[in-house]
Amino acid sequence: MFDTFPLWPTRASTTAGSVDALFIFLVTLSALMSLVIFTMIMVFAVRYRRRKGVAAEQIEGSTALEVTWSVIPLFIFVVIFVWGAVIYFKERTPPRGATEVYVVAKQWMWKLQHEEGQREINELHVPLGRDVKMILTSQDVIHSFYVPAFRIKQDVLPGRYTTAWFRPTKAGTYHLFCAEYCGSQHSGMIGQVVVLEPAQYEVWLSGGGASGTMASNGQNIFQQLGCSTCHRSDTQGRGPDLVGLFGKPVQLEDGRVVTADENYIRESILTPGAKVVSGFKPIMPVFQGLVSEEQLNALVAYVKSLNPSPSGAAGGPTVVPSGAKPQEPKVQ
Ligand code: HEC
Ligand SMILES: [Cu+2]
Repeated sequence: MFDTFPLWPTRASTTAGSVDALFIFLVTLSALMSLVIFTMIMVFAVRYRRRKGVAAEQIEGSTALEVTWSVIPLFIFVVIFVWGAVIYFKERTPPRGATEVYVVAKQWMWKLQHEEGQREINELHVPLGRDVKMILTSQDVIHSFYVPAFRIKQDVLPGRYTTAWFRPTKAGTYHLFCAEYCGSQHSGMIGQVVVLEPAQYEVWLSGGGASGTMASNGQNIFQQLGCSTCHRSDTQGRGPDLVGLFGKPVQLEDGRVVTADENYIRESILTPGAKVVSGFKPIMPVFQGLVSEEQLNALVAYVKSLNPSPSGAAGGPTVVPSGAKPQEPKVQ
């Protein structure tokens, strides 16, 4: 309908339509309210203008009137709230089985890596019609990942992961912006999201020159940093067995129970003392400052891949070809 008169950016994701519907509702409602108020001002100004022999009459309270102007707006606001919350929760909850992309923002570029291992800069290739979950972090200041055509905007914070997801519904190339002022070249921190037909995407993926999946790179790093000396799948290790950890509740030494999500694994590696697993001694060395964001992402992807459940594409322990070298991040 708006193809020749673009009031809105292209709608290219499953959530775009519902975001727009709410937005149009809010604009229409505000316009109607403004119209009502404006009309009343005019009508009252004329009707109660100063005239000889006519004095305005003061009304002292009216329960019916007060109930009306409280209940009607309340009802409208509850509708707005519930409608907004439904869309919010839908946008906040990545579907299971989504293909995963790790995003590292820095001044002033986007570094992306697919779980299959492909790396990209300022460009993201995704398959049409499939759910894509992004796991985002920043290696310096706060940025924000904004793709107008998908109606998603997610702050990207240093020191932790945030997530966002979308399912593209239309092949094409779409703008990617940084939507958080992040320094002198913030306006240049732009890129594009390329939505490809699934078959084309497979071709793109196989031609990307990745050396191993993120999980297998992570496994190499896991060996290299000596994690494997403490974390072993037999019961001999000094650290907990990480197989099946991801997504499960973890009983901590201080009595708390937390869920082993990406942020928990990240924190367990960088500052193990923050949350000590019940029944273990806080002997794990601190890796803060010793691993890059890319290495950390690979480690997280590896720990996630240790889950026997087929929740992700990389399900099951990954076999690394012997002699494979851990890949150094090309861009720092
Ligand atoms: C010196 C032995 C040791 C080394 C080396 C070590 N860890 Fe640990 N790790 C532990 C112990 C002990 C715990 C449990 C206590 C705690 O939570 O700090 C633990 C906890 C963890 C947890 C949380 C596990 C759970 O069940 O909740 C993760 C994830 C983890 N380590 C990953 C790693 C990674 C990745 C490396 C390598 C970069 C590594 N560890 C290196 C001993 C070690
Ligand atoms: Cu930025």
